[in-house]
Amino acid sequence: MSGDSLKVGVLGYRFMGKAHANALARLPMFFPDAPATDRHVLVGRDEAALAKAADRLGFETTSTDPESAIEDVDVFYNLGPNAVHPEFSIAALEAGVPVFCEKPLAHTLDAAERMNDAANAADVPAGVAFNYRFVPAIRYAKRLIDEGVLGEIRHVDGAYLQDWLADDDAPWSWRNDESVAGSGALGDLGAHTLDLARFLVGEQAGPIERLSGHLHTFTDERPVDETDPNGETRPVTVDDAYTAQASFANGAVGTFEASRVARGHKNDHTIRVLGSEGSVQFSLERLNELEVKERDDRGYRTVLVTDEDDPYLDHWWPPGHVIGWEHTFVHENYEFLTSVVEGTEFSPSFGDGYRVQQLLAAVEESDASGEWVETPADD
Ligand code: 4PW
Repeated sequence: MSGDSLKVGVLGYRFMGKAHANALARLPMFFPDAPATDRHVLVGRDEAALAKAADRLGFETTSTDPESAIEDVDVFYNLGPNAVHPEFSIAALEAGVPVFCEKPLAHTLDAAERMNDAANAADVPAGVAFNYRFVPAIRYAKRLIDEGVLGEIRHVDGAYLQDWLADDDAPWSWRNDESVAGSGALGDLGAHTLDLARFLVGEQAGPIERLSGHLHTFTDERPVDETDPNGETRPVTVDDAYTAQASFANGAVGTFEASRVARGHKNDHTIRVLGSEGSVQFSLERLNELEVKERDDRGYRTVLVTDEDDPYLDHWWPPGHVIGWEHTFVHENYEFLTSVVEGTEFSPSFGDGYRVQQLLAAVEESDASGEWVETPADD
């Protein structure tokens, strides 16, 4: 700690680096009770790009050596590509440094298991950045489910649709490479939906016990440089889309899908929970709203979740002054850093990330075998 501030080290400075750096910058302004932090060191490989990013994102220093950066911080954020998650997250946990890691937990089930083991052996929080748990409307939905407003849970359906790979000449990136990403739409997007399903109905419906899955790749190779579609191409070794059917312990049924080639859908993440007494449905593209149907309602009514007593909203603006995608990162950083300082458990933990990884692996196994797959017992 420098003074009373936690020294934060962040590996990764692109999309997620920007989202978390913005969250750290917003916290003292909007969440004055959040632990104070210094954006101490930004970690990456390219010194020039790092220096530029550190300047823009407000980091004091940069480092191309993750191991020594870990020694110099109080908290380590692992926001690199999936295959980079295991080595440095485990190194940090072994050094007693709390870790906040982007999703999915790892690129393989084996690596996720090793990360979960390291988290269990460490005495500090190890969190996975499933940020959609921190949308106020999702918390509101969970409260209704926990209060029994939906009754017995019968259906959970979720879809996460994007279209940035809809064109065959959209450029290749690490997200198309199985050895780095692990899987495609399944792990990148499906991990979020499966995590939300567990978060929302885990207590009422129990774990997903069986899964049947299907994966498909529509474009087998992509140009390295989008401005040169006739130049070098690289193979796509992950799925562009997946679908799955799920069976929960209480008998509830689920359907899940994700795609990165869903023309017209930019970041369309929806989830619907239907119970014996009522139902809720949520769409990320309308994240300030929840559709709710209670038993005596004739249809869904739209609840605007922006009141002061709605989760996290008292920190922002007066009712009706809507919030956005980036606020979910502020909320999860607030909770994670509070756990670090108070020494309390943080959810979603590496255990949650590992469970989701087991579900992803079951979808892939089912696709390969053509059979339903039993998932390991959830403990
Ligand atoms: O939450 C989403 C993802 O996990 C983001 O909107 C982008 O798509 C970045 O990775 C995935």
